[in-house]
Amino acid sequence: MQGNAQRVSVQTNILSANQQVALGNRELFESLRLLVMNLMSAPGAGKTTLLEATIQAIEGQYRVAVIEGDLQTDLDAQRIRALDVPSHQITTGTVCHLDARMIYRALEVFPIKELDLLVIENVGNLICPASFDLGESLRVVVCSVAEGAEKPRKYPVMFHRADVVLVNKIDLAEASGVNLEELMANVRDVNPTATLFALSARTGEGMKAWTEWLRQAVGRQRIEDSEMLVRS
Ligand SMILES: Nc1nc2c(ncn2[C@@H]2O[C@H](COP(=O)(O)OP(=O)(O)O)[C@@H](O)[C@H]2O)c(=O)[nH]1
Ligand SMILES: [Mg+2]
Repeated sequence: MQGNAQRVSVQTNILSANQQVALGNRELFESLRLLVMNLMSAPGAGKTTLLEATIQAIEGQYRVAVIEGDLQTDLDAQRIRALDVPSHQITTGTVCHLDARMIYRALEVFPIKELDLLVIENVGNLICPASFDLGESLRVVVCSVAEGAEKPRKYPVMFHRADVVLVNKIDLAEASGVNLEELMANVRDVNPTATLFALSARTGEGMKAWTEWLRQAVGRQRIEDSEMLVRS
Protein backbone atom coordinates (compact mmCIF):
# COMPACT_ATOMS: atom_id res chain seq x y z
CA MET A 1 0.00 0.00 0.00
CA GLN A 2 2.73 2.38 1.03
CA GLY A 3 4.57 1.77 -2.28
CA ASN A 4 1.46 2.73 -4.24
CA ALA A 5 0.96 5.88 -2.19
CA GLN A 6 4.58 6.90 -2.84
CA ARG A 7 4.22 6.27 -6.57
CA VAL A 8 1.11 8.44 -6.74
CA SER A 9 2.86 11.18 -4.81
CA VAL A 10 5.97 11.17 -7.07
CA GLN A 11 3.76 11.23 -10.18
CA THR A 12 1.73 14.14 -8.78
CA ASN A 13 4.93 16.07 -8.11
CA ILE A 14 6.23 15.44 -11.64
CA LEU A 15 2.96 16.66 -13.14
CA SER A 16 2.82 19.78 -11.00
CA ALA A 17 6.48 20.61 -11.78
CA ASN A 18 5.63 20.21 -15.47
CA GLN A 19 2.58 22.45 -15.02
CA GLN A 20 4.74 25.28 -13.65
CA VAL A 21 6.98 25.23 -16.73
CA ALA A 22 3.96 24.87 -19.03
CA LEU A 23 2.41 28.00 -17.50
CA GLY A 24 5.63 29.90 -18.24
CA ASN A 25 5.62 28.60 -21.84
CA ARG A 26 1.97 29.62 -22.25
CA GLU A 27 2.63 33.14 -20.97
CA LEU A 28 5.53 33.46 -23.41
CA PHE A 29 3.44 32.18 -26.36
CA GLU A 30 0.55 34.48 -25.45
CA SER A 31 2.86 37.49 -25.16
CA LEU A 32 4.07 36.71 -28.70
CA ARG A 33 0.50 35.97 -29.89
CA LEU A 34 1.90 32.71 -31.26
CA LEU A 35 -0.50 29.84 -31.97
CA VAL A 36 1.05 26.63 -30.64
CA MET A 37 -0.43 23.29 -31.66
CA ASN A 38 0.24 20.06 -29.75
CA LEU A 39 -0.32 17.25 -32.28
CA MET A 40 -0.90 13.85 -30.70
CA SER A 41 -1.87 10.33 -31.77
CA ALA A 42 -0.94 6.67 -31.57
CA PRO A 43 2.24 5.76 -33.53
CA GLY A 44 1.60 5.74 -37.26
CA ALA A 45 -1.81 7.46 -37.26
CA GLY A 46 -0.41 9.91 -39.79
CA LYS A 47 0.71 12.99 -37.82
CA THR A 48 3.75 13.76 -39.95
CA THR A 49 1.96 13.05 -43.23
CA LEU A 50 -0.90 15.33 -42.16
CA LEU A 51 1.56 17.97 -41.12
CA GLU A 52 3.33 17.83 -44.48
CA ALA A 53 0.02 18.25 -46.32
CA THR A 54 -1.12 21.00 -43.93
CA ILE A 55 2.11 22.96 -44.30
CA GLN A 56 1.86 22.72 -48.08
CA ALA A 57 -1.69 24.10 -47.91
CA ILE A 58 -0.88 27.12 -45.74
CA GLU A 59 2.72 27.86 -46.80
CA GLY A 60 3.38 31.30 -48.15
CA GLN A 61 0.66 32.78 -45.96
CA TYR A 62 2.04 31.93 -42.52
CA ARG A 63 5.46 31.38 -41.00
CA VAL A 64 5.54 27.91 -39.48
CA ALA A 65 8.08 25.92 -37.46
CA VAL A 66 7.88 22.39 -36.10
CA ILE A 67 9.23 20.62 -33.02
CA GLU A 68 9.32 16.87 -33.53
CA GLY A 69 9.25 14.36 -30.68
CA ASP A 70 10.30 10.73 -31.09
CA LEU A 71 12.10 8.15 -29.00
CA GLN A 72 14.87 7.87 -31.61
CA THR A 73 15.94 9.30 -35.01
CA ASP A 74 15.38 12.67 -36.63
CA LEU A 75 13.50 11.19 -39.60
CA ASP A 76 10.37 13.28 -39.04
CA ALA A 77 12.35 16.52 -38.64
CA GLN A 78 14.08 15.70 -41.95
CA ARG A 79 10.69 15.26 -43.63
CA ILE A 80 9.60 18.70 -42.44
CA ARG A 81 12.91 20.37 -43.37
CA ALA A 82 12.51 18.97 -46.88
CA LEU A 83 9.59 21.42 -47.18
CA ASP A 84 11.93 24.32 -46.26
CA VAL A 85 10.24 24.65 -42.88
CA PRO A 86 12.45 24.95 -39.78
CA SER A 87 12.21 21.81 -37.69
CA HIS A 88 13.93 20.65 -34.52
CA GLN A 89 13.95 17.02 -33.38
CA ILE A 90 13.76 16.11 -29.71
CA THR A 91 14.69 12.47 -29.05
CA THR A 92 13.35 11.30 -25.72
CA GLY A 93 15.14 7.90 -25.48
CA THR A 94 12.80 5.89 -23.28
CA VAL A 95 10.40 8.68 -22.33
CA CYS A 96 6.97 8.25 -23.90
CA HIS A 97 5.92 11.93 -24.11
CA LEU A 98 7.29 15.44 -24.50
CA ASP A 99 7.25 17.69 -21.45
CA ALA A 100 7.13 21.45 -21.01
CA ARG A 101 10.81 21.78 -20.14
CA MET A 102 11.87 19.97 -23.34
CA ILE A 103 9.79 22.48 -25.31
CA TYR A 104 11.20 25.46 -23.40
CA ARG A 105 14.75 24.30 -24.18
CA ALA A 106 13.94 23.77 -27.86
CA LEU A 107 12.58 27.30 -28.28
CA GLU A 108 16.04 28.84 -28.48
CA VAL A 109 16.53 27.00 -31.78
CA PHE A 110 13.79 29.03 -33.51
CA PRO A 111 13.27 32.72 -34.19
CA ILE A 112 9.92 32.32 -32.39
CA LYS A 113 9.18 36.05 -32.46
CA GLU A 114 8.91 35.79 -36.23
CA LEU A 115 6.52 32.82 -36.31
CA ASP A 116 2.74 32.64 -36.74
CA LEU A 117 2.37 28.95 -35.94
CA LEU A 118 4.49 26.50 -33.95
CA VAL A 119 3.52 22.85 -34.28
CA ILE A 120 4.72 20.28 -31.76
CA GLU A 121 4.41 16.71 -33.02
CA ASN A 122 4.33 14.70 -29.81
CA VAL A 123 5.69 11.18 -29.30
CA GLY A 124 3.27 8.62 -30.77
CA ASN A 125 1.27 7.44 -27.76
CA LEU A 126 -2.39 7.80 -26.79
CA ILE A 127 -1.73 7.79 -23.03
CA CYS A 128 1.12 9.84 -21.51
CA PRO A 129 1.12 12.93 -23.80
CA ALA A 130 -2.48 13.63 -22.71
CA SER A 131 -1.30 14.38 -19.15
CA PHE A 132 1.65 16.67 -19.96
CA ASP A 133 0.68 20.24 -20.73
CA LEU A 134 3.30 21.88 -22.96
CA GLY A 135 1.82 25.38 -22.84
CA GLU A 136 0.01 24.92 -26.16
CA SER A 137 -3.18 26.73 -27.09
CA LEU A 138 -4.50 24.07 -29.47
CA ARG A 139 -4.65 20.33 -28.78
CA VAL A 140 -5.14 18.30 -31.94
CA VAL A 141 -5.59 14.52 -31.76
CA VAL A 142 -5.25 12.36 -34.87
CA CYS A 143 -7.10 9.06 -34.90
CA SER A 144 -6.69 6.86 -37.93
CA VAL A 145 -9.53 4.71 -39.22
CA ALA A 146 -7.15 1.73 -39.35
CA GLU A 147 -6.87 1.71 -35.53
CA GLY A 148 -10.51 0.60 -35.20
CA ALA A 149 -13.69 2.42 -34.23
CA GLU A 150 -13.47 1.89 -30.47
CA LYS A 151 -10.17 3.69 -29.68
CA PRO A 152 -11.77 6.99 -28.49
CA ARG A 153 -13.71 5.04 -25.86
CA LYS A 154 -10.62 3.08 -24.75
CA TYR A 155 -8.38 6.15 -24.46
CA PRO A 156 -10.89 8.76 -23.28
CA VAL A 157 -8.43 11.12 -21.53
CA MET A 158 -6.62 11.87 -24.78
CA PHE A 159 -9.86 12.47 -26.71
CA HIS A 160 -11.66 14.25 -23.91
CA ARG A 161 -9.03 17.01 -23.77
CA ALA A 162 -8.77 17.59 -27.53
CA ASP A 163 -9.83 20.86 -29.17
CA VAL A 164 -9.76 19.23 -32.61
CA VAL A 165 -9.94 15.56 -33.63
CA LEU A 166 -8.72 14.63 -37.10
CA VAL A 167 -10.04 11.23 -38.19
CA ASN A 168 -7.38 10.28 -40.74
CA LYS A 169 -7.01 7.54 -43.40
CA ILE A 170 -10.66 7.57 -44.42
CA ASP A 171 -9.44 6.04 -47.70
CA LEU A 172 -8.82 2.85 -45.69
CA ALA A 173 -12.26 2.62 -44.05
CA GLU A 174 -13.57 -0.10 -46.32
CA ALA A 175 -10.35 -2.12 -46.40
CA SER A 176 -10.11 -1.91 -42.59
CA GLY A 177 -13.73 -2.97 -42.15
CA VAL A 178 -14.29 0.07 -39.94
CA ASN A 179 -17.55 1.97 -39.88
CA LEU A 180 -16.60 5.66 -40.13
CA GLU A 181 -19.94 6.80 -38.68
CA GLU A 182 -19.40 4.61 -35.63
CA LEU A 183 -15.87 5.98 -35.13
CA MET A 184 -17.09 9.58 -35.41
CA ALA A 185 -19.93 8.85 -32.95
CA ASN A 186 -17.41 7.39 -30.47
CA VAL A 187 -15.32 10.56 -30.70
CA ARG A 188 -18.47 12.61 -30.12
CA ASP A 189 -19.47 10.50 -27.09
CA VAL A 190 -16.15 11.16 -25.39
CA ASN A 191 -15.88 14.79 -26.47
CA PRO A 192 -19.08 16.47 -27.64
CA THR A 193 -17.45 19.88 -28.19
CA ALA A 194 -14.26 19.09 -30.15
CA THR A 195 -14.13 20.27 -33.75
CA LEU A 196 -14.14 17.14 -35.87
CA PHE A 197 -12.75 16.51 -39.37
CA ALA A 198 -12.73 13.27 -41.36
CA LEU A 199 -9.97 13.25 -43.95
CA SER A 200 -7.20 11.45 -45.76
CA ALA A 201 -3.73 12.95 -45.74
CA ARG A 202 -2.90 10.50 -48.54
CA THR A 203 -5.66 11.31 -51.04
CA GLY A 204 -6.35 14.88 -49.85
CA GLU A 205 -10.05 14.16 -49.32
CA GLY A 206 -11.42 16.38 -46.53
CA MET A 207 -8.09 18.22 -46.11
CA LYS A 208 -9.40 21.57 -47.29
CA ALA A 209 -11.98 21.93 -44.49
CA TRP A 210 -9.25 21.31 -41.89
CA THR A 211 -6.61 23.58 -43.43
CA GLU A 212 -9.19 26.38 -43.86
CA TRP A 213 -10.17 26.00 -40.20
CA LEU A 214 -6.49 26.22 -39.18
CA ARG A 215 -5.84 29.15 -41.51
CA GLN A 216 -8.67 31.03 -39.80
CA ALA A 217 -7.45 30.11 -36.32
CA VAL A 218 -3.97 31.48 -37.10
CA GLY A 219 -5.55 34.52 -38.77
CA ARG A 220 -7.70 35.26 -35.68
CA GLN A 221 -4.59 35.23 -33.54
CA ARG A 222 -2.91 37.72 -35.86
CA ILE A 223 -5.95 40.03 -35.92
CA GLU A 224 -6.09 40.02 -32.12
CA ASP A 225 -2.39 40.85 -32.25
CA SER A 226 -2.86 43.88 -34.48
CA GLU A 227 -5.87 45.00 -32.36
CA MET A 228 -3.62 44.91 -29.32
CA LEU A 229 -1.02 47.00 -31.13
CA VAL A 230 -3.66 49.58 -32.09
CA ARG A 231 -4.91 49.71 -28.49
CA SER A 232 -1.44 50.09 -26.93
N1 LIG B 1 -3.72 5.12 -46.66
C1 LIG B 1 -3.29 6.15 -45.94
N2 LIG B 1 -2.09 6.11 -45.38
C2 LIG B 1 -1.68 7.16 -44.65
C3 LIG B 1 -2.48 8.32 -44.47
N3 LIG B 1 -1.81 9.19 -43.68
C4 LIG B 1 -0.63 8.61 -43.39
N4 LIG B 1 -0.53 7.40 -43.97
C5 LIG B 1 0.57 6.43 -43.89
O1 LIG B 1 0.67 5.97 -42.54
C6 LIG B 1 2.03 5.72 -42.21
C7 LIG B 1 2.42 6.48 -40.96
O2 LIG B 1 2.33 7.87 -41.25
P1 LIG B 1 3.14 8.96 -40.41
O3 LIG B 1 2.74 10.28 -40.94
O4 LIG B 1 4.59 8.65 -40.37
O5 LIG B 1 2.51 8.73 -38.95
P2 LIG B 1 2.96 9.31 -37.52
O6 LIG B 1 3.77 8.25 -36.87
O7 LIG B 1 1.67 9.55 -36.78
O8 LIG B 1 3.72 10.58 -37.77
C8 LIG B 1 2.84 6.12 -43.43
O9 LIG B 1 3.12 4.96 -44.19
C9 LIG B 1 1.91 7.07 -44.19
O10 LIG B 1 2.16 7.11 -45.57
C10 LIG B 1 -3.78 8.33 -45.10
O11 LIG B 1 -4.56 9.29 -45.00
N5 LIG B 1 -4.13 7.22 -45.80
MG1 LIG C 1 5.61 11.24 -37.12
